[in-house]
Order: sequence, then C-alpha cells, then structure tokens
Amino acid sequence: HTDTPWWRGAAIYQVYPRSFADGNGDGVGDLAGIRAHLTYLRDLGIDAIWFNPWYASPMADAGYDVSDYREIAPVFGTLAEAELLIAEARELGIRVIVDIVPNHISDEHAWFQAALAAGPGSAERDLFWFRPGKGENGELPPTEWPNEFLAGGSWTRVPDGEWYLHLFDAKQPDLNWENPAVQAEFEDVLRFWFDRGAAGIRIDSAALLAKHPDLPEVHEVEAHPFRDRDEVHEIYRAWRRVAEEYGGDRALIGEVWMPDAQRFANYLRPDELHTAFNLSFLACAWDEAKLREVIVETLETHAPVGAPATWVLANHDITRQVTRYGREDTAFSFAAKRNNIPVDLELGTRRSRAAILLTLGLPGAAYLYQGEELGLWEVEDIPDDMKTDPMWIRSGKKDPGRDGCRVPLPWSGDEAPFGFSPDGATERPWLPQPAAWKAYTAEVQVGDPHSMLTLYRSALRLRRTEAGFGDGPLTWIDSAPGVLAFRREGDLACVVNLSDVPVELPAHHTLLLASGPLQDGLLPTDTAVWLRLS
Ligand code: TEU
Repeated sequence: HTDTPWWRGAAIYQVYPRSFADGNGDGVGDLAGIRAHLTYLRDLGIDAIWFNPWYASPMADAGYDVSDYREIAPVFGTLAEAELLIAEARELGIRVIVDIVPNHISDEHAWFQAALAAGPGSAERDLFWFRPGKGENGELPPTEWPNEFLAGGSWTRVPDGEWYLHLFDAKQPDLNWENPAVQAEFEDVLRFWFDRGAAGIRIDSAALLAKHPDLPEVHEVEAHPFRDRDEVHEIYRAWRRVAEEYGGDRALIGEVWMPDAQRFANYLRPDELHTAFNLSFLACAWDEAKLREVIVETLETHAPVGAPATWVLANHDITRQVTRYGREDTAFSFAAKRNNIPVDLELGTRRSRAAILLTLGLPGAAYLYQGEELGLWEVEDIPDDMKTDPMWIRSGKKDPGRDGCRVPLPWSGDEAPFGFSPDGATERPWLPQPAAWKAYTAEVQVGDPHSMLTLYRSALRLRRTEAGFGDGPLTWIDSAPGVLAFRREGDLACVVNLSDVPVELPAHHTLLLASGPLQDGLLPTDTAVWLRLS
C-alpha cells in the first residue's frame, strides 16, 4: 500500500496534552512531557498523533475555548516547542494532527472583546450571533435552542441588552460562518499549522458551524436550524482547496456526530473532508447484531464517496471502554450518562481486549485514545472540587462530566503521580490517579506478555507488517450466531465471539494473535483472534 495516502489506513493516537506527561512538575501535562515520551509512541507502533487543543485559552472547556489559534498555552509550552515536537515526531515516522475549533472561540479572544466594546449593529458583532432578546424588555433569549452540553441555555445577555449565541458554554461564543472574515481567518489558521508541519487537522464540532439566519426554533423547521445544514459543506469545500495547496497528503478529519450514516458520508465527498470519526461505532453496544449493522452501514455509505472508514472506541469525551463494556448497558449516550452504575472491570477488560482486535482488524483508519492501551478505566470518584468539566458544572453536578476519562497517565512507580510528573514536582497531578493504577503503569505492562499494552503493541505491529490490514476490502465469513468473522486480503481473518458459548475457529489457520486464551482450541466468549487462513 505504498501509494495509498497515509490517512486511509493509519492508526492514530490521541494525546490529551493536559494528562499525557508533565515535564515541569506543575501537575499539568505539557509539550516537554510529550517530547520525553515520543519513543513510547514509536514503540507502540502508531502512525500519527492527534493533539487536543494546545492553544492559548482560559481553559473553560479544557482548551476548546481558544483565545489565540496561533499561540500555545503557556501551561503547555511555546510555539517553538510545538514546532520542535512536530519535527521530532516526524523523525520517528509519526505525523502530527492538530485540533481546530471553528464553531466557537473563547469570550476572551480579541474578536469577542472587540465585539463587546463596539456594541449593537457593529461589524465586530457580526462575527458572532448577537441578537436582541424576546419579551417586552428583551429579557428572554432569542430562541430556546438546546445547549450541546445538555444543560443551561444557549444564549447569554450582555450589559447593553443584546444576547449572544453559544451552543456550548457561555465562555464559547459561536462564530458567524456567513461572515467572510470568519472564513478567511480559519483558512489562514489552517495554513499556519500546515506551514508548521501539521499533516492533518481535526475539526471540532464539524456539523454545527452553519446556522439558520432567521433563528427559528428546532420544531418550526424541517432542516435543523444549527445541525448538519447544507451550507456547512461549502465551508469544507473551501478547506479542501486549502489542504490541496499542500499536495495530497494533508488530511481534514471531521468530528461529525451524525447518527444518519448517509448524511455522515456527505461530509466525505471527494471535494470535502478526507475522513471523519465514526462515532456510531464508538457509541454502539457490545452486541454482535448491532456492531455488524454499524460496520455494514459504514462500509456501504463510505464506498460510494471513496472515503476510508474509521473506527473509534474512545476519546476525551466518552466513558472509557473498560468501564462501558463492564456494565449491563454497554451502549454509550451522553443523555444517559450516570456515575456509580455497577461495573465488572474484569469483564470490561476482556471485552475491550477483543474490541481492539476488531477495531484494528477492520478496513480503514483507527483512532486510539491515550490510556486505553494501558486498560485504564473511567475514574468515577474524583472529588467534586477537583472536577473542571463544564458539562458537570452547568448541569449543577447532575451530569458526572468528562473528567473521569481525562485522568493523568500512570507511567511508572508504585504511587501517585506514577511518573506523570518528574521527581521533586511541586504540584500533585491536576486530577487524582487511583492507587490501583500502580499495576497499570506502562513500566509494569511493557514486560508482561499478557498486559493490555503488549496486546496493543502486538496488534499494531502486525497491522503494519501485514499489508492486508488497514485500507482495503473486507469479506464476511459465515459464522455461528453471535460471532463476527471477516476476511481481509493476504488470507487474514478476524473472528470475534460475542455469543455466550465457545465457538470453533475456521479450519486450516495459523493463529497470529488472540485477545485471551483459547479453550481446547475453541474461541471463548468475549474473545477475538487474528488468523492467517490456509
Ligand atoms: O465535542 C463536541 C460534541 O458534540 C461532543 O463530544 C460533546 O461533548 C457533546 O456534544 C456533549 O453533548 C467537541 C469536543 O470533543 C469537546 O471536548 C468539546 O467540549 C466540544 O467540542 C466543544 O468544543
């Protein structure tokens, strides 16, 4: 596959800078910490890193509230360090993807501050969605649009009486994408990062940018007033032209939450995004029929537009899979997110091991989230006063929030901070790590043939050496009920048993990798294998 663009079959690892590794001992991860662990990522066998936002930000939403897209937050480092990091990663054969947040900016960004000062009717305000309120004195918000954080309204009033739209937190005012200055600014930001060696751009909340100019209520119109509107595709056509200025190997990767697979695929037409996260796969229950349906639908809708499928089990917004799969209801939904539902971590771990062979065995690109390779679980007992997530704060502490999947990584040693911060650090990690993670450090796992880390390393190594994995066709193999079995080129096969009973493997095969031990030659429940058929 040497002539295939890298992003079609890549294994991409998501680094959450705040929680990866702390180089300067302030308890917060940073670029120095990441640079010190680049060889870990090379040895893991990944092709690219996606960095969550590392830009200047008041950090009201962990950096998704950007105050300067061309500067690095001082808590993470400097722009010069970021450039060094991109170059050092490239030396190790690892590409870098940066995260661009185009739906909204920080209320502390110079643009918003200028809009506040300039007042109603100004050109500065037209970069955002400022409107008079409803009611006799404008005391009611212009619409009742639901907030993406599932709590609180989507408008905030400023002292002169106008309201501004924010689909997320009040500190994240939405930009007006009908304004050409907004379009020009972001095309320039893309070039800024492409010029600094970024191989790809992850586009935050990519389906939300375009809004109905008349601001109708959701129930008043057929096409949703702010989600997946037709106009949004024009934006990505323009971005695609920017990417093409750099030749064919810079990728645009959309965060597109879109249950409708057909509409999802619209973002992947040849003149739009190169690829987008398959979040339906991530949200899917650990269930053979449901997973098969998502896989089939994904492949069927991606093929006509020529885009590679992607597979994701985890990210910084979602309950970690070891926890999800260890519960009775294994599907993920923001609306139903609750803490303290009983979890069987052993079961969740066994299923997560099988799930990663499925994920990495499917055709297309795979996205991994830091810590899943260590088998980390959702930390559900973070003290209230340490939680930072606006989902938690805005819900009045009803929603558990997303801090639990963002706990700093355990690298080494017997007690916190487990090598996350250097010896002699002045501060504790920004979120507390469970004491039990002493058995889950990278140091412990690297030498253990049965560890999660060893499974990931083995799978990622095979995925690189066996040309049949990554981009390419898939053929289903007839299998027992509750079993997912498919063939890839090069006589490779992946078999996952989601039934309650052990099943037979196809006759005539060599075992390449197993997620757990076989029983008398049979594949046990919640276990997966990679085979070479003969
Ligand atoms: O998330 C966008 C998004 O739609 C969800 O992941 C979000 O958490 C959910 O809608 C809540 O209902 C992206 C980022 O991944 C997330 O971390 C940010 O908080 C969000 O955008 C705002 O920038």
